[in-house]
Amino acid sequence: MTKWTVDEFIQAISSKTEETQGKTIENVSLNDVYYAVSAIVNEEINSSWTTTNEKYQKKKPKQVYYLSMEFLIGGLLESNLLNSGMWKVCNEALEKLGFDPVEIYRQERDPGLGNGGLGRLAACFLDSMASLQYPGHGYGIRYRYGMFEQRFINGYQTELPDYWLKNPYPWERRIDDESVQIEFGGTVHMLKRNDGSLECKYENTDKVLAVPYDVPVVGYQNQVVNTLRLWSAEPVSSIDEENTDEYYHQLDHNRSIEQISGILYPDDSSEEGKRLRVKQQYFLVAASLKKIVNEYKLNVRQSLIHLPKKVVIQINDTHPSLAIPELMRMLMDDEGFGWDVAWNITTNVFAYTNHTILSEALEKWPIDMIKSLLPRLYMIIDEINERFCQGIWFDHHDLRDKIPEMAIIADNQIHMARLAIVGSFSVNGVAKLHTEIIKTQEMKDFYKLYPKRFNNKTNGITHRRWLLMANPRLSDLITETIGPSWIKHPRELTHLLRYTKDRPLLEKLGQIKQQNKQDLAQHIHKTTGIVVDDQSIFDVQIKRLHEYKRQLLNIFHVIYLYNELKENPQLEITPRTFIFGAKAAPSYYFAKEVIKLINTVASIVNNDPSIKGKIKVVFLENYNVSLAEKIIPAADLSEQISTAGKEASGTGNMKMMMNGALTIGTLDGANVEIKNLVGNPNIFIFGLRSQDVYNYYQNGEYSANGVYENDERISQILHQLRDGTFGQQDIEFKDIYYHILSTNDPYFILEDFDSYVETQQLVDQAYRNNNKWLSKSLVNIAHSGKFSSDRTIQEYATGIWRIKKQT
Ligand code: 26V
Repeated sequence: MTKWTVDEFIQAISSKTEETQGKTIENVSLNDVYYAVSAIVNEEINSSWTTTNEKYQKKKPKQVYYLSMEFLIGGLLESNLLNSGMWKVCNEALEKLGFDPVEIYRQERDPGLGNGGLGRLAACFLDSMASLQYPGHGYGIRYRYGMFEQRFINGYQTELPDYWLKNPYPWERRIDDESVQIEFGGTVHMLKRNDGSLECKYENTDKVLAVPYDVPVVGYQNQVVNTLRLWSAEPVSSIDEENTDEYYHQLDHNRSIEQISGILYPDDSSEEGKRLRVKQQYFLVAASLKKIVNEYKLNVRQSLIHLPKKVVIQINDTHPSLAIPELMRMLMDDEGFGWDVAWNITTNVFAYTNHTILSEALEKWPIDMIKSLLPRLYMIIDEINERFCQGIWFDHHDLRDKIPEMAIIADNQIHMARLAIVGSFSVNGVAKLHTEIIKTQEMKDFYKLYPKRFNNKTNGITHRRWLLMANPRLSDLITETIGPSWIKHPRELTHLLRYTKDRPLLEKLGQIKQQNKQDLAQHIHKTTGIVVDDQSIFDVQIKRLHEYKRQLLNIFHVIYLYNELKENPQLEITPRTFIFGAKAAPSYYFAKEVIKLINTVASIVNNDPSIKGKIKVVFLENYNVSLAEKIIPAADLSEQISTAGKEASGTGNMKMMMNGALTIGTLDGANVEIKNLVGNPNIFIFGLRSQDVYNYYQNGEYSANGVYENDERISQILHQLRDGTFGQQDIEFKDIYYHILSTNDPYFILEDFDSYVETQQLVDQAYRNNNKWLSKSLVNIAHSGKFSSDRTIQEYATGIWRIKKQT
């Protein structure tokens, strides 16, 4: 890639705007500049993209394909500038031209092609694979509508469609001649060939064209550009406008085809929704496998028996697990292999990552749905199940009575996690505790059967986006202090540990946090009108809204503090700003009630002069990757308060730690590993342990009513949900009240309340000693290198994928 000077870059921007918009630089809009800079970056990237592809074709290394229904990639202009080495030059050039770079980068709309942690993890992994020079690519769906845009109306969440493609997306490249055809439905016939073998014929299938749009994945200053391939569903043939009889039928049919890549699922509660969701999954899987197998045939030119030597496919949760029977189908029906050979190839290609043990999130599909949508795949799944169950019956007598709980097909449903485990050579959890829970509780029978298959790969985040790019002030300070080598080797952040008592450095660290908080305070003021005290503790909980994540516990603590301040206005507390960001699934009633409650508490607390602004509550609308990039550098306190055992890993915890926030959290997910690194003095741990939670579920000894009756603070808060404090008496939040008590508080909010409040008091105290707080903050930054996704990808590459860096 070229080395640019600032003047050359200025020149390039003006020629680009003239060339593409026909406007001189004096007359351009911010959007024009956005497109101009994107075009310059694209030209830079393109040659490396071609060379990378040529290199892979020539050297034919083993490649990894990351199959995922979600890629939450965030803005690409700034990160592509950073990774291709032009970021600083571009910033200076823009400033010299009189533009605020931030304003230019803001022109880009986040492609919201994911729900939360799982999709963002996939994006971090792509960044790390390219940056570490691994031949690895993402395969996903180009949804025309991504994650909904969230607006608050009267405190309630409303959802607006996210038509992110309204303006051209400069980073994608449509590749028509690599389109493939996918077939749904129809009937299957088995014919006997002359040699006695069976041939499978499909009739009357519905055909769909999968058109690839490729997005470059730029490695960090290393000339590597890998590919994220997103499939779009289109009709195979265009409508015959002459044929009026058929016209409307065809139009309808084509619309239903386009729906396959129409919208990202924020949940899958309805029957119709489920059907479409399965179509999406098969669409992704079938298109990707066609491409992968074609490429193998074209480049490797060997029997597919050797496929596992050249190809490994990571399936991101069970969503793409239909890939297992689909590859079996291709190997048997298209390539003529027998079952055993096909099974041997398949089970050496796939590796499965589990991201949740919540039973309601484990995918199961009704048999009839799969039979009608994918008749041939159903036959294959049935055969996999049959052989699997027989294998246990004959070879594992100790597990015989477990067959009903392990069978892939049971209770008229196909259990996708079981299919994924049986069809993969590796099954991994995403944090140590999560993997232990999988092995010893949730999937213990499978662990008994396949002990070697299970392994842990603790999640990570790309420090390039989440520190280098999102927090330039802090990354400059780090580089000034320990030199630049941490950027390539983030573990070297531990060199900062030498400075935990260095006053001048801590002071600078404090100033940077202060500046970041001022920036966020300004943003809050601009977008919500709320004035917050930038000297207060910025206490942040940003993640999807879910009962197990316990935003409710957080807001109960706010209500408790408010009650205390009303009781005693002189009460000395460290001022705090509680910042929330969260989307609730549109059909998740309880989660939406919690949003309304937080917004209601906010409007009461923020407008009550008697508490003198000691606490403020801010719920920022439409939490997404770009908003996260604004909030995280300004966080003092990171709320990671899920019910122990429920959060598989969490990754926001890592992002905030890396930006110097201290964690208040339960011993759940990756919090456990954060605690083990930073040590007890540098983190605030509270609440039940996962074993306690497990025991309560087993012995049934927990009584929410008991806690409610014995803790006055809790009974006051719960009564306030009904007595009109937060709206019309007995109407607004009575459902929350009843829900908690009638379900016996399954997420132990009431049980953990006392310990949470007590620990929050320790936070309050600790924040008063500024120097000590900053020292703890530095310890957190220093240990965060372990959570770079470079480490995670390194572990996948050597422990699962067996792929080599292409240097
Ligand atoms: C999905 C659903 C679907 C419907 C009902 C409720 C529900 C609850 C949770 C989920 C999550 C599915 C998988 C997922 O996104 N897991 C997240 O993966 C992250 C990356 O590994 C990890 O950090 C998070 O802890 C984990 O929740």
